Amino acid sequence: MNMNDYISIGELSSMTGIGVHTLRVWEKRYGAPHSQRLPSGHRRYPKEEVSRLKAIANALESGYRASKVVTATMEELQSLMRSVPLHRNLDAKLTDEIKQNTILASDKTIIESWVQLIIAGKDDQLFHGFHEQLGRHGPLNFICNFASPLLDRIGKGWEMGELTVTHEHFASECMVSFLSEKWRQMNLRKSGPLILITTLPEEVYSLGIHMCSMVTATTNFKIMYLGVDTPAEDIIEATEKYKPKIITIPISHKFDLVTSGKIITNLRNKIDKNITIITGGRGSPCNIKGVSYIHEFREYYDFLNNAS
Ligand code: B12
Repeated sequence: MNMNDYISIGELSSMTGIGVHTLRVWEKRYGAPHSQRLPSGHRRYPKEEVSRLKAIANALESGYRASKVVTATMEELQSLMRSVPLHRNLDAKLTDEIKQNTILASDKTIIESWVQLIIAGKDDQLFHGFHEQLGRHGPLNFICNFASPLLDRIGKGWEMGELTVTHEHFASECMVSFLSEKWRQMNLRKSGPLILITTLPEEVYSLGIHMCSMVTATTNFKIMYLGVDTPAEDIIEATEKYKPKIITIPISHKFDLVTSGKIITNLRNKIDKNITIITGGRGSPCNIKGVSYIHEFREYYDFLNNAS
């Protein structure tokens, strides 16, 4: 190995702006950037990695995920950055980015302080922070300007190696308990039309359904909640028995569009046509006949207010 062609992890980090810890986590998780080891165990990287890692940093800035770009070649990165978003998920990513940019700097500071509480495992203070912002901004703004950006931030923190899966679990559990307690209180003694909220069979993510319930609880509708991973027959049976005006089904990215499309089509065929079915979320199909696909919670809120 000609040492002149290699640099240390510290040098690579300062030349690319990517932290030393992140570089180590990427190597462990994705096998890249690949290092040679000196007999002392210290890492050495070929100098060519500098330009590739700068391109990776650019791609991350534009919203691409580390899992997609860290192992990409320079050519792949260049073509990725030139490519125009062609499908819905990329469009959604851009919308998310615009949304992120419109979040106030002060709200971002609050979210960063919550991330520090998550790292420190301080659930009391985290709950207190959630309460404070919910009281100040109301449920819809809390979901759109605080809960969603916090979850996005946690996802990015995990990708960059700053947060672990334990942090992700801890934060999700705090958010789920907080939201469910709040929306259930708001749902008490309501007499508006019935809305059934459920997820598809084999759904594993539960935050979407609680976020949806929170937004729904701010409207006139009375929620009947079936929870996560509900068998299709049970959803159909519940609609026959309780005759809701609407069924809302958040579908996470866990589902590919073909699978979720088949399940939703089956539900649409078996459920009374007078009952509106709304789907949303990253795993939701957007072109099923007779089903209203809604991309965003504010739009969902307006839809329910018009429907009640
Ligand atoms: C919390 C979380 C978890 C928690 C989930 C806990 C729970 N109780 O649900 C735990 C720790 C279990 C977890 C596990 C994993 N996770 Co995870 N997780 C997340 C995180 C941080 C938030 C996900 C979430 O629920 N968001 C809330 C939902 C509602 O947001 P959303 O899906 O973006 O939906 C938006 C819109 O679509 C809309 N919407 C959603 N539903 C609906 C419905 C209606 C009607 C409407 C109108 C709108 C709407 O609202 C949201 C607006 O903000 C994301 C990061 C992120 N950026 O999403 C990673 C993320 C989803 N996880 C990821 C991964 C890789 C995993 C794991 C494989 C590895 C790991 N980290 O352990 C496992 C796999 C779990 C499994 N069995 O499949 C990746 C997925 C990458 C991919 N595309 O495949 C992400 C993106 C992190 C990342 N940056 O890489 N995870």
